[in-house]
Amino acid sequence: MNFGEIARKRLHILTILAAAFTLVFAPQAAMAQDAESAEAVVEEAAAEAPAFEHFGADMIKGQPEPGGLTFQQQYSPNGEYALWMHDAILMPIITVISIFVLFLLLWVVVRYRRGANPVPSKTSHNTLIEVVWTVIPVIILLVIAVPSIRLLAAQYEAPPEDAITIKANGYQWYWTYEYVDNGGFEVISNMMPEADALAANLPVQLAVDNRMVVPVNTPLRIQTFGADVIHAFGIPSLWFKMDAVPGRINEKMLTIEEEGIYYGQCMELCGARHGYMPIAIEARSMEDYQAWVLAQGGTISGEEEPAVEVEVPAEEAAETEEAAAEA
Ligand SMILES: [Cu+2]
Repeated sequence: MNFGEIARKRLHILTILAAAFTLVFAPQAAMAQDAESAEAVVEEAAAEAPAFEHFGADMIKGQPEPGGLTFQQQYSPNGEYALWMHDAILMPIITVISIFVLFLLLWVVVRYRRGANPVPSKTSHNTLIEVVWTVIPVIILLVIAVPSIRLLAAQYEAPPEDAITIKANGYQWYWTYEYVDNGGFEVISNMMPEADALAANLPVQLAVDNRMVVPVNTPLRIQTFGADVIHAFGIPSLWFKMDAVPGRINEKMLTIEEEGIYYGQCMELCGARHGYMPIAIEARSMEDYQAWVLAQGGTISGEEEPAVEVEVPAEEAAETEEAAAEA
């Protein structure tokens, strides 16, 4: 065996080793690179998409209070008007009439009792009193009718064309929210288990796993639908209640005036777990709402494609272009 032969054989082994090394490690290295660049792309996309964080317990605005007697504080234009009508018109009129009638009763009982008035009057007509007790109630009814009809009309007002449509579907026994104008994605909303709600300092049996997120100060076209039986979509602090009926879509406008969390419940007896299908609405700024929509995989109205696109790295794009040019 001469020196040249040994060198050839050894070099041959070296070549095989080198080839083996390349075969074993090179693809992994390439994959690692790919993975790194893919990760970088995802991170970039995440950084570009505005971050969204849900409100905590400090932002709860509409919820029942222990011992609460009257309406909840209102956060929609109709709700504020209705609450004003209740507090400024109905309650004072009811109170004055009740006290007046009670006074008349007591006066008759005391002044015209047999002991004090042994010979009763035989009077059967008094024109003045008859006119008064007809005209005054008519005036009272007119005073009530004006704001009442105004409120009724406001509650039937159709949403403007650019209102954001959200469809609330009642199921036995949970809600789903379909974002019709934002790519049609659907949010399934179940009651939060008691332990989770307590841990998050949220109201038990009102808190949900996925809230219905909506933009604040924007007209919403809320549609309700019953998937199985009749449910009702009701949120007391927003003056909103509408039946969710199988086979038909009900529609009503809602505008929420402040950011916050508003709780409601199913308000139609719908079966065994009727009391366990709460509603939680989270009203956010338009910016936050859009960030949430994108995080859900939805689209912003007016745009055809998802706003978050995974960009192709510049190098790869160049390579693809070169390949195309060569072909
Ligand atoms: Cu229900």
